[in-house]
Amino acid sequence: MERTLILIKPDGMQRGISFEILSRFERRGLRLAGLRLLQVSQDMAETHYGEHIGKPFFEGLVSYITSSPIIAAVFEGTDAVTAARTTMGGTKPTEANPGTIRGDFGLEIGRNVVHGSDSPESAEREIGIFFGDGSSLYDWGRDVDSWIFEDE
Ligand code: D4T
Repeated sequence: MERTLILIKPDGMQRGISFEILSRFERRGLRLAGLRLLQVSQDMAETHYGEHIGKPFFEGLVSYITSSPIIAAVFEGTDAVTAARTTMGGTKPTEANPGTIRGDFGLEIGRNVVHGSDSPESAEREIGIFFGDGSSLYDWGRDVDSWIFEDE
């Protein structure tokens, strides 16, 4: 089952919409495999956003993601990476479709509420950053899974 990393960014936490956002992934049918409240360190932020080092928005991005505790979640399911990205909407909230998280809750790219991995490879790397050896991740089934996953 494909997994993806979701972060509720500091604006989502500060605005009190963290569980409203998480519930959208859950309602889509994705199954929660891990959940943490944590403060992102400078090192973690730089590792997570390593591909953006040197870009003009990098410092702002790091100070934003480290500015308050965040929620890190692992969701799994059919094409979990793509499912989560379409539920989130485009990176730039004013261009995100209405009905998506960013289309409903955001206006600015530097306050776009939520992060989701952009490929299965990124998901594996990012889950490693936020969940280490994976010992706090759960492999489990829900009674409803056969109504969400055709082959379960
Ligand atoms: P994240 O990683 O936050 O889910 O965003 P995306 O995967 O949708 O988008 P991204 O990697 O291209 O950008 C990472 C992060 O940087 C912020 N950003 C990006 C910004 O503040 N200004 C910019 O010009 C860009 C391109 C927003 C998301």
